[in-house]
Amino acid sequence: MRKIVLCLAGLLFITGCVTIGKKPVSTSATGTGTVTVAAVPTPVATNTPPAAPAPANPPPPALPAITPAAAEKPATPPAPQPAVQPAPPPETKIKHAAIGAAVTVSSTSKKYPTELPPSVLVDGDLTTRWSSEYAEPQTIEVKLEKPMKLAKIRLHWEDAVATKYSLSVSSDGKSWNGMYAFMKTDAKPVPRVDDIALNGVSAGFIKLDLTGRVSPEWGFSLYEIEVIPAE
Ligand SMILES: [Ca+2]
Repeated sequence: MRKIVLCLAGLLFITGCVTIGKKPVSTSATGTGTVTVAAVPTPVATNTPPAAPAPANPPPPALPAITPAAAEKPATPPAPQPAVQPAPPPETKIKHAAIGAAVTVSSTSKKYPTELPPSVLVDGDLTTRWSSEYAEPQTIEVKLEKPMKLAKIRLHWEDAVATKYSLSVSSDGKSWNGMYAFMKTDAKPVPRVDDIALNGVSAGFIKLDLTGRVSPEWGFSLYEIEVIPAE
């Protein structure tokens, strides 16, 4: 009899175990009471959609729009500018007592087109020049229109200045008073203007004896022999 009871109890235990995984149930055993077995939640299959794959390289964030900076306004408007005109050319035309006078020279260079006949020595134009041949000595004689008292002679040299020369005056062109001798061993400045004061001496002829050149590669060159009479 005792074995039969144990067998029934074992059978009831097995039956309870079989019901695991179902909702809690109450199992009644015949003749021995109630055995409650906690049910284990059954995994419920779900159909969750797969997560969307993340983009491999997300686009960079948009850059802010750049607006050109407004031009800086000057604090104060610019001052009005004066009207500018080109500087007037330097004076190139002069008047003196020997314009158009007869000029005799020992030689005239024709090496360059700017070396002109000796008449340009007394044409009143400070841009026209004469040059001797490239040797020394050289002479220049100017016959005035009439004898006159002279205040000064002004020599407008080109770069080919004389470093040694003398000036003589004559009333007849034959007898010369060579009392005005000059020596300028320094070449500067060039071009150069020499003023030779004559203090009212009377003359009908003027002569220059050119004996020293500033460069052996040049002759003697003058733009003008300006004759200024005494008042
Ligand atoms: Ca001239």
